Amino acid sequence: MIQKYRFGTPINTDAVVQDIPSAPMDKKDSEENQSILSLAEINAADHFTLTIKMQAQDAVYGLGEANRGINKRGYRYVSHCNDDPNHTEEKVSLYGAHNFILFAGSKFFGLFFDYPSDICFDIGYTTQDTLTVTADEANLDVYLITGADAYDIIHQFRQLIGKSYIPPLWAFGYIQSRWGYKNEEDIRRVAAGYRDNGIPLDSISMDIDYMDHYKDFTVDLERFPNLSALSAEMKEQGLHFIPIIDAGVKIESGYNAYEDGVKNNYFCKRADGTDFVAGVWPGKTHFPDMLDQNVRKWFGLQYKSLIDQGIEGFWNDMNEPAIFYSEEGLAAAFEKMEELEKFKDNPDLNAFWAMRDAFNISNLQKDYERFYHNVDGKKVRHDKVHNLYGFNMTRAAAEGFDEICPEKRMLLFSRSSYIGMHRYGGIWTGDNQSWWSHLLLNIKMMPSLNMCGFLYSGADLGGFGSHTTRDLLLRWLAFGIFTPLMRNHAALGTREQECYQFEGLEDFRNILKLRYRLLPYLYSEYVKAALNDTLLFAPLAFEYPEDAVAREVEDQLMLGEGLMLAPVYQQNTTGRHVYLPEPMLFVLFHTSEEYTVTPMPAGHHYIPCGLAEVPLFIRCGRILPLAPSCECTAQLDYTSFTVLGEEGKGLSYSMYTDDGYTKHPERDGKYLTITK
Ligand code: MIG
Repeated sequence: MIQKYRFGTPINTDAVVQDIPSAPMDKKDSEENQSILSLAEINAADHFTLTIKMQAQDAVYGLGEANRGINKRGYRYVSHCNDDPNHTEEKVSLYGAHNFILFAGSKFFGLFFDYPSDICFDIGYTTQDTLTVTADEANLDVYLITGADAYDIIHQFRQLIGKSYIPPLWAFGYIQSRWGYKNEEDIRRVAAGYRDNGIPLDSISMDIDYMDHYKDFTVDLERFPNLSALSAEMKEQGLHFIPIIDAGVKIESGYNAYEDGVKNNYFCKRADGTDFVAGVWPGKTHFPDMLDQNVRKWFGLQYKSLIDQGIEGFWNDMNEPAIFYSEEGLAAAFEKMEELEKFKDNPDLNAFWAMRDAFNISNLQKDYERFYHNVDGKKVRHDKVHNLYGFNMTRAAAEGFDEICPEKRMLLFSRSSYIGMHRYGGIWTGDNQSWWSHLLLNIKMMPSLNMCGFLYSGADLGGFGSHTTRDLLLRWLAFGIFTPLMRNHAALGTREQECYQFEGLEDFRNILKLRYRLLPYLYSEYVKAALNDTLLFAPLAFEYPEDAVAREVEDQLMLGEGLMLAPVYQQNTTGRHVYLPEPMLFVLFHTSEEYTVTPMPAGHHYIPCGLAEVPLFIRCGRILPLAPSCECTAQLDYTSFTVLGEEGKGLSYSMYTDDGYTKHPERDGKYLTITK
């Protein structure tokens, strides 16, 4: 059951798709239904504060793209879409704002705070037994979801926010990316590096380097003289290009998107009505007002020029929106430096730190207060709706695709997001680092993302910042082969991390081939999760709520109907401890073709897992179909599966399939029955 409580006059965010009348706040504890006042103390007089006492056994899940564990208890998190490339443990805001929490333990319920500005979840940080949610303004909708168990609550919540995005089949193939592929030759070299070595690959994602001076929807013709020809050439090899699009539109006379935007008042304005200027990759830019539906319509149609050159997928970046500097901020920084100039010859430390800090002017709250949106005809200051910008950029693109190529699904993923965006595209989790701890963070984040509707998601495999190592990349790929978005991406200046750059290529080949062997099953589980509003990745706590050990396991995940994952995420190990809440089949892939299957009883185990191996567990009564290995989704063979699982039990699996493009999986999908 879902109850909605309206406080003040909220801005419509389009996060939810169900129109639920607001429940009265004055009635306490009506019949058997829990009302919000029976669970929480609320103060909505001026600011908004919701407080819940937690029992020792209570866990709090959710928050989607957030730092730390699956159980969020013991820290604080602030929903504020933030371009911060250094996800160390103390950080409270990443790129997404996913205000859903699930309370599990002495009571079970979900809470969704539909509020588009900063909102803080203090989950036993200030006081260990207290959950406090605070927002500056008491203008929001709070949804209370009660149900039988965690799955039931998630299911209802997902119905409330609408069906998750389903990308085309090829988007489940392996994607290679790097910031710094600077011309056609670089792209051909990457393609050849994979194809010549027999390592599977479906796509290459193109970073900002392909654009003419970082202008959206343009191509640098010196470096990419004929994108149509190149994309056709790649398509022949079963490869797709996925160009990046940034939020800011370069200020440059003669540039279409800029001229159009200025003429039609499509850009965010300052209080005085002038177009706000933000410094980003292209230099000075304007931000299209993505919250205005006319602007969205215009921006979405801009993707056509690239689609006309054979492009079928995009990633939207810098859409928090990230601001390196504003004109105002830059002027203030220079002023500060003038003031400090007198210390030039002999700065004391205070003066020196002040100089260093003077240009610390990126992504400032002050700048987010300098510009305005047009929301349903009303002028709204950006900081009040900050978390909706990336959502609406991606929505603009998706709605554009619906017009430009209504017949097929396109690939689309975004950096910034808010709940609601999951209907339009996926997300990648931004600028992680080549750290073992970030492999673990990737593992822990997947179920939380799923709870909030983001099924098509994944991290930069191998790590974005810092130099990766061969063993980290192998272990990360061995987990990444299970994530819907499987992309290896790295930052400019870091060690090259395409699989063929390392010794012992066969190890990479085997792991990626296994992805393709698993792919029909993973795709089927994905589409089922999307169509049925369920989780692809679930914490063990949801599946085994009565099992006190399982409830605390955060480095193993349930995957779909039949699998449990236990990835290796520590360096210099040849295996790991695993907890089995029930008997399962342990499958260890030595290569993509060779594996051993060992029945294991419930309990604690140490499993071996060499650097080039992939472990997984099949649950009792379930089977895992493996397709023949291949090098890209275009070669997938659905006619001869090798089926793993218990022998002689007459087990079967209903596998979803379609043509990989249809807009109507619920209508056009077919189900193959696979038996063992
Ligand atoms: O300021 O386009 O998260 O994936 O490679 C950095 C360059 C801008 C941030 C993205 C990252 C991308 C990078 N971008």
